[in-house]
Amino acid sequence: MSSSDPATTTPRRRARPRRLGGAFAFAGSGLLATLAGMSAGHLTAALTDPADSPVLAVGSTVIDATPTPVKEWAIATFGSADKIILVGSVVVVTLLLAALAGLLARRRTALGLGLLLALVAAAGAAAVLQPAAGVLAVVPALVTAAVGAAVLLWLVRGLRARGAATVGTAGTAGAAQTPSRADEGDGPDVLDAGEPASRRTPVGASRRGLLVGSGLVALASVAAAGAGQWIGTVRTRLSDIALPTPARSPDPLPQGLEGRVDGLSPFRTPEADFYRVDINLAVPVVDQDSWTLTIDGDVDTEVTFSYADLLEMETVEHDITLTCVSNFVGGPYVGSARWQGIPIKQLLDRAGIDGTGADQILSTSVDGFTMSTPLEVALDGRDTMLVVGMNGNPLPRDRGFPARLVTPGIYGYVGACKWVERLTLTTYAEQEAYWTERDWAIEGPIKISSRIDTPEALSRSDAGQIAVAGVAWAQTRGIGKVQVRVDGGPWRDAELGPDAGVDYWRQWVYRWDATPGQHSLACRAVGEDGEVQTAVQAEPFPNGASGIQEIQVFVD
Ligand SMILES: Nc1nc2c(c(=O)[nH]1)N[C@H]1C(S)=C(S)[C@@H](COP(=O)(O)O)O[C@H]1N2
Ligand SMILES: [Mo]
Repeated sequence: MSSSDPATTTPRRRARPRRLGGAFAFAGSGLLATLAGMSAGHLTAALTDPADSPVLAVGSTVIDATPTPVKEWAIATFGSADKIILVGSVVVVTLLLAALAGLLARRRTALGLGLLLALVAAAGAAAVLQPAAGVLAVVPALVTAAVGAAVLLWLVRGLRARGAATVGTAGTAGAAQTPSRADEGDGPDVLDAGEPASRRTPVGASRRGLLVGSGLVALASVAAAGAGQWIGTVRTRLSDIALPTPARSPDPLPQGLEGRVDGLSPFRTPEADFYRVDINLAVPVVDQDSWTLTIDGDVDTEVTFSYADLLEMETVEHDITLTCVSNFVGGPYVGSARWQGIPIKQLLDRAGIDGTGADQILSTSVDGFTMSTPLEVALDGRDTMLVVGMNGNPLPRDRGFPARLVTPGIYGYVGACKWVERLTLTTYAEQEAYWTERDWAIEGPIKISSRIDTPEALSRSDAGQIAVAGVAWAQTRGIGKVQVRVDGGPWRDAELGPDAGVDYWRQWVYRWDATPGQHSLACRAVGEDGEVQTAVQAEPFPNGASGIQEIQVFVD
């Protein structure tokens, strides 16, 4: 460490405990101060807006700034854990810088304090610059700064005093140090050797006082962070909302094949297993009483609906399978649910679009995220809806409460804007949306695809009959058949599960007489329209993955 480390330069050292003034202690003080600040900020954000929590604000900014290929790589490498990995990385980098701030504070308090405040300022700027930032966005950062600075100053003063006390008892140790500027505790960490330490030791700076105090600060930080999480959960619980009875609903879903085949995706995706993809680290918390949806742009009259207005309108239900453009072949970003909403045509007609020159609906969500849905696609007769309910319940917060779009047949990034508050009729020439600005395709029809759910890749099974099973989808067209190929042999038809409409996936199962050895299993879908799932491989970027999933399995 630095040449002024008392532990290395003190000529006559005593065996007395004196490590408190060491580099580790100062690095630790930076860490503790930062943790305390971040926790206090997190707790404050839980009371204002969870998205303003310093760590989450920085994380969101990193997401926005990350180039598309890196995002792709992160999704491909970490899958659904990408958010946790991102927040984790932000925390790790922050803590490294925090330790550095502590070390700097050892040389000069102002240096360490400066770095700490610069970190908080960056987080504060990230929070304030969020498109949906409220007036209170800066408050968590201010609290973080105040708590972090207070803890750092307290610890640094204490450590200095301890260093001084030690130096005092160790005799002339300090003489070996860099020249001192001990004024106002702002100088290097070791005081002039000649100065009686006791005179400069602040109250509470005893070794025990420091350790106990640090422990208390650490405990308080954990408690504050935990309380922040808890308050966030409680505050965001949806209060009782009574959805209207839909004017039209499909028949209840028939029993799927999952009852007969272990490991097969259920016909309706349980909400906990439904993939979630969005750019938000903190789920937007929207107050249904003040939220409104506005339809504007190239319309006859701009109209605005409250949540209560929407619940008074006629709603319908449809079974629709959502798919993410980032899903790789055989991947998990596909889910099926029963959605309740207002047909988009009905809403747009309230604003009047007969004479519109628009070619896209630009959705804007409460956080400023935008999405372009081709107007022609939305209105071509498919069941495009402004959705308020999912599987018979109000739309959950992470699914876009109070309302989201669902457009069958196109990927989520072009048809399923969550937390939507504005639908603007405009043109692609005039306005771009979040993902298209990042070079994803303008139109995103879902590519026909299929997935093997069981057996798992590289699994071992006993010889005999094995159920090879999975799901397949070709929204707006429907699945005609699913075929399975064993060891590169001929394609053979699988048995299909129940049919819940062209926009919903089909389960399938193929009974395979497995012989001992290593085998490859592949599946492909054939649309009702005759389109065969292509073997030509494509990456998700820029308009969705293609290819055929092939897995290896072992049979004993
Ligand atoms: N406001 C908002 N809506 C959004 C997104 C987003 O990042 N922000 N992501 C879209 C993408 S890429 C997909 S695939 C779907 C996923 O919907 P889900 O999370 O309900 O599965 O939401 C879409 N709607
Ligand atoms: Mo997506």
